[in-house]
Amino acid sequence: MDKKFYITTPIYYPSAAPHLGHAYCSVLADIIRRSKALLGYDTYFLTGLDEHGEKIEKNAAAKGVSPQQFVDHVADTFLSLWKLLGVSYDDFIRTTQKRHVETVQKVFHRFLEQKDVYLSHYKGWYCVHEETFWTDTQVGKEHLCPECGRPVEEKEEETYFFSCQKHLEKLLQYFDENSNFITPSGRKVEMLNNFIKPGLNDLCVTRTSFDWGVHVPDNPKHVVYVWLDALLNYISALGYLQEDDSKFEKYWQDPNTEIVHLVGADITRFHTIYWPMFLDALNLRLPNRIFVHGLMMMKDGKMSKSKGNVVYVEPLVERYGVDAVRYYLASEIIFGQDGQFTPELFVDRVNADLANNLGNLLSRTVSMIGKYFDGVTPSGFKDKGEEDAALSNKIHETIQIYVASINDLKVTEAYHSVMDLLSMGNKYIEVKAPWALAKDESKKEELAACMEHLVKVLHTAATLLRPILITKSDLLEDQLGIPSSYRNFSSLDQDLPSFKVHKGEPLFLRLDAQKENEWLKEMMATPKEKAAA
Ligand code: ME8
Repeated sequence: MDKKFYITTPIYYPSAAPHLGHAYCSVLADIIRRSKALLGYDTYFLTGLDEHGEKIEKNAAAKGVSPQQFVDHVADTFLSLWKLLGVSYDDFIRTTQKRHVETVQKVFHRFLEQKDVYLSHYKGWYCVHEETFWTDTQVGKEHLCPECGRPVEEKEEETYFFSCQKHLEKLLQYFDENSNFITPSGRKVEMLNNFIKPGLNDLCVTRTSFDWGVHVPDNPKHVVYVWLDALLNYISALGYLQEDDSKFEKYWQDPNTEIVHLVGADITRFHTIYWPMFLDALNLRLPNRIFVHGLMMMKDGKMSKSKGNVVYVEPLVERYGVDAVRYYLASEIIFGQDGQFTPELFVDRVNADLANNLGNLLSRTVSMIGKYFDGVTPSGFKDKGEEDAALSNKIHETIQIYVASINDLKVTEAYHSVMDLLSMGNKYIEVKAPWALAKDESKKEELAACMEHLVKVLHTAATLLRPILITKSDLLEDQLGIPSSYRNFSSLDQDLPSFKVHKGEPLFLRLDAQKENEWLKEMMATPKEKAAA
């Protein structure tokens, strides 16, 4: 297979249990990966955990356990969440794994040899929570972290620095030549104006004031700065500088592989400025895209444990099912923009799109085929009139929009186009009034064509929605009697033969808005305490 696609999420800090914000990024990565696989790409999906650093060391000490015990425990909560949400990664990297540590040490040694890093002293303000140094101007008079608002600590340490100037020109050239490298493009302007134009300082890449990290082989009192350590996961997981580097050759080095890193806005700087510079120093190709997704906000701002407004995913999935939660994340929040979770929006989405638009169309179609055609889907009838032709065009157009949108990572647009197709299917029933056609023997063929068009709409929707509706797409196709050999993208170009429908349970139950809003509000007000360790 020629076309390859490598997608990653950030590796999260296992400093506390994951919440809906982390789930957002991983579910979207999973949906993109499944969508690309549907379109025929050979895909590889990496996620994992960023387990080193001062924050983890401090959190573990506070719990009276070793850092390794601490991260092992939290890692389990991430793994079970991804299982629950159907996040089907190919590899789960943990930066404490030997394979990763070895790659980081080899890279550091090479940087030293090449004089990309040099030893000096650092004096500045450090935010332990963000694991980031800031300048006097950035922390202001109050000495607060500009990212999270927490107090910063003044630190002076002997450290190694990564020399940025050498790589800057190439980076800017890459920005210019690859207009999609940073998406949405506003983020590129932000990086240029806020960080590059004011003058980029060399980056401090080791610490000596704590121990929980990868030790510099040539000077072991230093541990590698958590960001250099973390960013390297994207290639260490593929086997870079390891005995078996076949995945690295396939999914990184091969120019036919499209490489996409999904990141939140909070970590754009590291991914768009320093990561490309590290890669340049290693003489490796740069990723095709850094896609900056928006944040999942609550009414009172960013979801965070310290604000006590965290939505935990398990109770949501338990009550509404994994498909509804995945659908909400992909459709309500425009990919690339911030979005909100509110009980009202959640219930509306499930009812309007899944229960009504999709679910009703299915149950009406299956019932009518049962009633008018003894449960056998009509086949071989072409467009009979204007409405049929318009619906056939819409199917065709939806597939085209879907492919173009997925390839451009416009995930929300891709899935909204499927909902538009379903809306048109529902309107088509009203216009065609099959119940009237059924009363007129001379309209039998028109009625058959009508049912066939509806089956085609539903099969198209089930196929295109499959990356989101990981359980219900199959139930939908089961009700239409469509065998598994047709449950793929290439079947969308074919005429379908006849199948025997099976009336089943409603795909999505209509939610009682008042009752569910109350339940959700209560759940959010008293989130189940999920202490990290
Ligand atoms: O920054 N809405 O880890 P992290 C949407 N270890 N996405 C959210 C979110 C929210 N409310 N909260 C978190 C780190 N995220 C580093 C990354 S990568 C080499 C190292 C997502 O645990 C979002 O993708 O703080 C964000 O960028 C990421 O989690 C930060 O995770």
